[in-house]
Amino acid sequence: MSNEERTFIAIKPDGVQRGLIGDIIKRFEQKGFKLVAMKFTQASESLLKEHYIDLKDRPFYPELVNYMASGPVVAMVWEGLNAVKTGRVMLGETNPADSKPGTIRGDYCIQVGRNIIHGSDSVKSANTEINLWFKPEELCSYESCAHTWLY
Ligand code: IDP
Ligand code: MG
Repeated sequence: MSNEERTFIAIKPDGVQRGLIGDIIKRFEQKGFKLVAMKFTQASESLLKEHYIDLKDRPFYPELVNYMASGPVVAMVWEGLNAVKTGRVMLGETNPADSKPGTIRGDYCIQVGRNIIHGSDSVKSANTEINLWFKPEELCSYESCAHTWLY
């Protein structure tokens, strides 16, 4: 286990449009995770198809790509001990209806097709997604002054 584990988190177009960027970023900051990269971007269809390639045979795949392309997203890399697993816990379940209050999806959304946030589901997919969304030079290397107070 590493304090430098990284996860890819993206605020989806509905999260952006509904004014939830600040609240979502705040949760990751307050948890103690370290922001390594962030961009506000309109993702291309080809990037989104690749991002969700594992779901290409699911009936909702075309609609999912359209939804993700419907507006800008906030793409981020957060770092810390168990960042992938803890990130998923912070998101809640895929279906907001199954997500507990206190989780991001449990607190801010209703339907599975409008679930406002993406988070990597394994360290392997996190690395794939980080490489897909960011160039190596876009990942910032710096020391957080909070580090010794967190670990
Ligand atoms: P995850 O985002 O929690 O990892 P996945 O199963 O990887 O969930 O699905 C990716 C995204 O596809 C979900 O976040 C959601 O936006 C969408 N999605 C998943 N299942 C459905 C569905 O049954 N109908 C519509 N959209 C879905
Ligand atoms: Mg997933």
